[in-house]
Amino acid sequence: MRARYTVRHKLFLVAGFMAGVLLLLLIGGVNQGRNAVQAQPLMADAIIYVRAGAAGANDGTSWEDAYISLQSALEDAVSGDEIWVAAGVYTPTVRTTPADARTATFMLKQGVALYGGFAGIETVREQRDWRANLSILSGDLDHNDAADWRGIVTDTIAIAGDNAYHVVSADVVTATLDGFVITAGKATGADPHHLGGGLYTNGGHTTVTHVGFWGNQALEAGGGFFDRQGQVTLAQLVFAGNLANRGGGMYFYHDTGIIVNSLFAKNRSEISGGALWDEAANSTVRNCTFADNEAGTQAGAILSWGGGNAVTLQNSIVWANTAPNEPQLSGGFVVSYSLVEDGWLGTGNLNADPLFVSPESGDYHLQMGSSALDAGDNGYAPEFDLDGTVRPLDSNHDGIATADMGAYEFELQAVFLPLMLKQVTPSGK
Ligand SMILES: [Ca+2]
Ligand SMILES: [Ca+2]
Ligand SMILES: [Ca+2]
Repeated sequence: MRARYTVRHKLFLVAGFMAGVLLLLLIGGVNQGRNAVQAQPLMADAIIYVRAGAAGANDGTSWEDAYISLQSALEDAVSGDEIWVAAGVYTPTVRTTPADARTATFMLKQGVALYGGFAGIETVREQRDWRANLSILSGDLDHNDAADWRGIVTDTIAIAGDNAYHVVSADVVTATLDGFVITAGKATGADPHHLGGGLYTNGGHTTVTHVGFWGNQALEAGGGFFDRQGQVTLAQLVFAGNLANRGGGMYFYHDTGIIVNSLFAKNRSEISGGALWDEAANSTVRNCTFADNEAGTQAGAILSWGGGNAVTLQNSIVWANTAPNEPQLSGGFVVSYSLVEDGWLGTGNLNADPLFVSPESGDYHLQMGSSALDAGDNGYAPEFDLDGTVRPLDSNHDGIATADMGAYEFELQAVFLPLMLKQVTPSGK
């Protein structure tokens, strides 16, 4: 009886939810229509389309007539435009120093937003699935890296020859990058081409969301991403298999940064800060997972550097990182509601195995029974997790929905739903 009631109740909720969604879509449609009418007399902001292999006129005006080069779209774009990029592998061709091929980079433009993750048929941005459709920005200019079947370098040892110093760059602009994989950057040149192999930003305000930094390298700092004195708003990022002397995954340098819902795994620094180096940036790190990162001397996960510097770490997991000294965190931190291996002083902190599903295969979701379930603080929790799952959920099934620690929220329903469906089968409902 109880199970049947629950299922019926659920169906009722689902029906209500669908009706709500429909209503929102209708309202959205009305609003869009009104905006379109209002926008008509003005110069409307354009969507510029990019699709590898597109036939058609290749002028960027539709998916059919899409540019095949992201570089062409960037040349066209003006402030307010959006560039939509379909699945495929794209390499930069425009050099900042004409005589040096390796300075080829996708240079972000003021007020222009780049969105990836499209199949190449969508009419509204919300239809894209950035997990299924990989829009890959690769630094492999000479096409000789040992990339995987998708075109991603998952480990820097697979990089060969003369790759781009920075796959993507930004120089004092406000720009958005959303829905890409950035891979195979190799910043092994002279300053600043020894920083930020995947993404190098200088000043400005960069918003980076739904981006995977895989297998990027920097001789000096920030293998995946280096930000110099800018403002960065970062969410739903994955840093994996990146390498640098300092800050294998990411380096915050005298900037203002917040990063949420992100995973740092299997990054390496030859010196310190296997995953992340924070230099006089006092960054906020919220609902992030740091695991299996490695440093040559200290701070396998995060180094907080500079007199009085303090990284604010909330609702996060720091586990199984390695270094000869201070294998997890080193320097100044304010830590709360976080699971830190070997422990850290602060409200709500834990020191216990978070029970990742399968670190060997890169799956850092939590399992049932993990101490990190419902152990975060809802006040700090973002609305969604790295998968886009709504937070907070009642992951430990005690009737109270509390945010989990780490990048992923655990969904108990997914485990119990088949069981509940089985229970109602005998009565035929
Ligand atoms: Ca190469
Ligand atoms: Ca939860
Ligand atoms: Ca709960």
